[in-house]
Amino acid sequence: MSAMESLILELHEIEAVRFGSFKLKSNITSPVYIDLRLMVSFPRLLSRTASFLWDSLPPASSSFDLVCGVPYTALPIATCISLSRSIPMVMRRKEVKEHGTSKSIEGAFSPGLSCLVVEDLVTSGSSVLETAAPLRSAGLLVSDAVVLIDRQQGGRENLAAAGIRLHSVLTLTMILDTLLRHGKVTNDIAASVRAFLEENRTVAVPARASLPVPSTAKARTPYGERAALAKNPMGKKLLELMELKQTNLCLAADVPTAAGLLSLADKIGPEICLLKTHVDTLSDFTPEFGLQLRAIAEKHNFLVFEDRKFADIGNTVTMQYEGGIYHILDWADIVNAHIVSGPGIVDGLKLKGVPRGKGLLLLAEMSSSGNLAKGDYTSSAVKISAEHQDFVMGFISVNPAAWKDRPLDPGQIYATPGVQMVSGGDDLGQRYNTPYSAIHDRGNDIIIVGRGIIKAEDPVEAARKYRFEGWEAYKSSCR
Ligand code: S5P
Repeated sequence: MSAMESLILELHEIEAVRFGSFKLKSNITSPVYIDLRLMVSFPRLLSRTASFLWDSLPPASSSFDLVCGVPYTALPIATCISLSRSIPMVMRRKEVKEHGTSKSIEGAFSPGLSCLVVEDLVTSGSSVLETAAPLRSAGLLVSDAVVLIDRQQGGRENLAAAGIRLHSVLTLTMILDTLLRHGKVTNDIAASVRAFLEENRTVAVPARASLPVPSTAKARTPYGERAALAKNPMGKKLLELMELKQTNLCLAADVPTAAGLLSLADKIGPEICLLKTHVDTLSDFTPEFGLQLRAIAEKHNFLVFEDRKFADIGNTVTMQYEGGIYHILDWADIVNAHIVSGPGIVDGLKLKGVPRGKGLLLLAEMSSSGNLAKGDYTSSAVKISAEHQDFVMGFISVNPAAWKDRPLDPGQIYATPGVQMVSGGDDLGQRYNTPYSAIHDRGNDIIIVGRGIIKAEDPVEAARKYRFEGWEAYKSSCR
């Protein structure tokens, strides 16, 4: 029997791999459950597992300065690797302390060192990404992760989209085949696990695999240099503040009340270059809202973008921009518009916006599935923008790297919605790409993140992670 087979049988023996009906964290019901926390009770198995993990790395990449286990299950595995290979370890705190040093990475290290991430089980890859983000933000280089079991549900592709290679010792298929061969599972169970795997393989869409790789991609001009080339003053201001504050994160502050929005803006303000509102969703809107938001924007140095998506004829949007109960023109630095009604919409908005130094983003693409903003529609947005460079500061885009007539104007800004740490979508047609894919592969400048931050357990911590991921992706595309 091979060493790998005996490892699988032993994992089954200690009931680290069980079959039945189990509700996973992701709310999916799975016919297989893997609980590797049990391994701490079996020290020989634990240390053997750690050796397997190490041996699964390609020889050329096995020179890491540090190892870091994803808390908590992989901490003892990482400790075994650290001890047996004499590689120092660092630890990521799951909760960053409010008092003391408030560090998120513990241990002695200096920026620029390489760090291998160690994990027990990968499904979508999100827990590896949650550990990689603060490591990267502390200046460490994270290019590889090693895992005992790959559940084959999109994790490998999601990690690749964030620039991380995944090395695994076992896959669920290997475990199943071995247990079947040794009579430990019935054919029926094996078939139900296989069907489950097949169905859930698409839980997370492999972002990079579906992308045309831009073979002629040139290094990106830094935001600061592009500021000087922006023809719209708000575009210039935004590029300057992105460079100064080192963030390309826009918060989509989609909360139901003005009070909630203002409180969120104050907490997350330090992390963002832009805050996006949907003012018509705020149940407690008062005329003071604009001034209150502006004060917070000044305090934390971000710009305000009202995602009004104007779509009417020029004359009507002029009134919608300036009047009504919201008086958007008074407090929003930036608004956006569809071009479905033709170039007159830009003329209309411009009448009000240009004298006040405001900026406009044109919706050239959309993130939702089945949308019609593509091909000629996108090209028309590009053409209209070229005729209004004093006002149009850029686009709402998804994959501008693939536009056949992308303007060569480096003063234009590309802001992309539909961003989360793992690719996939929601139940209503929204589609997500990772920050790395959105910025590095698809050529966007700004990531617009809503629920990835707002619905997180700790929105401030989540915003920090998106900020670091977005900035890392930007820096890697400048080289
Ligand atoms: O095509 C688009 C354009 C926009 S502006 N798709 C979008 O999702 N948006 C907006 O971005 C949307 O209105 C929402 O405010 C945000 C995405 O939110 P999330 O929660 O899905 O990140």
